[in-house]
Amino acid sequence: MTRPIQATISLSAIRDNYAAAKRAAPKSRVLAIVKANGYGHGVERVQSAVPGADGFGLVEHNLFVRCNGENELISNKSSSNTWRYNTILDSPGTQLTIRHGNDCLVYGNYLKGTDGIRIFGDRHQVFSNYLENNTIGINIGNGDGEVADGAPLTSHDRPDDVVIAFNTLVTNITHYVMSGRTNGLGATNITFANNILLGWGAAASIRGPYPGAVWSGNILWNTQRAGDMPSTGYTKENPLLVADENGVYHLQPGSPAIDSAVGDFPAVTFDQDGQPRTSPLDKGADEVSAEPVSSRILTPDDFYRFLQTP
Ligand SMILES: [Ca+2]
Ligand SMILES: [Ca+2]
Repeated sequence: MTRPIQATISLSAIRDNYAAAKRAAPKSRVLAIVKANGYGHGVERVQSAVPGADGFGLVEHNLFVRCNGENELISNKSSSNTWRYNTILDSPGTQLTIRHGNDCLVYGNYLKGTDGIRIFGDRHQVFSNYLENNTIGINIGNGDGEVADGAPLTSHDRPDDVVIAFNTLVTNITHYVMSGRTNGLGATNITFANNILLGWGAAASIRGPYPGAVWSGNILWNTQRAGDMPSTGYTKENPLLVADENGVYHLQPGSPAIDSAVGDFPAVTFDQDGQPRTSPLDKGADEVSAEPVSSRILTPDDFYRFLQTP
């Protein structure tokens, strides 16, 4: 016989408790752990109460091939996570989505044949990514709420203070996009700097409020048009990118991208090859370096070799 017991979980109380812990340790990051599927109440419902919680997750060196599904192929839903050196190939309609949370690092990822990287939330650093032949390279979210001001946790938090820099974007239909949204809040104080955009369609398409934008030091070459990128935000010059044996573009000697980055980007410490960044930095995802290569685009052959490794 089923006993008439009912448990009521207050998501706002979970959120308030987390906020109290944060206030008690203002200089610390605070991890939230949902134990045992929220004791059966559903991990997704419970964790969504604290999307600002620091996760400290590290997701690296994964290969996704011919995935099918929704655009949140990968859906980040907490803060302070690192997504690096993952490869996503031939997966139309999918995105690496930073859906909830703040302060994430997204770098050194290779995306080809996808819908690119999509970003909501605040203070993320998106750099040294290599994005080729996607419908969209990088998709900055058009917010429909501001979580820091108390908007519902189901909202798409307006991106604020996000840095998108030192990425290489090659023949994406549109390299950088904010999609339209009815009454959208757009994104604020976004820095788009020192990226290389090569070939195909518009460099940038911004369809919402975008106050406080910084556009600087980007290189455009053979794009159909700059679109919504202001002329002060880029130069048009051949970055001298040449495909290596894996089909990935790297800078050649004499490239105007070498040592020409503008601005200060302390978070940008590695390039697409896992090589350290050395000042003065090179524009785009590749730093020209003699240091060992520790990362590259992955293929299914890498997976089969891994399976055969004793
Ligand atoms: Ca926000
Ligand atoms: Ca390099």
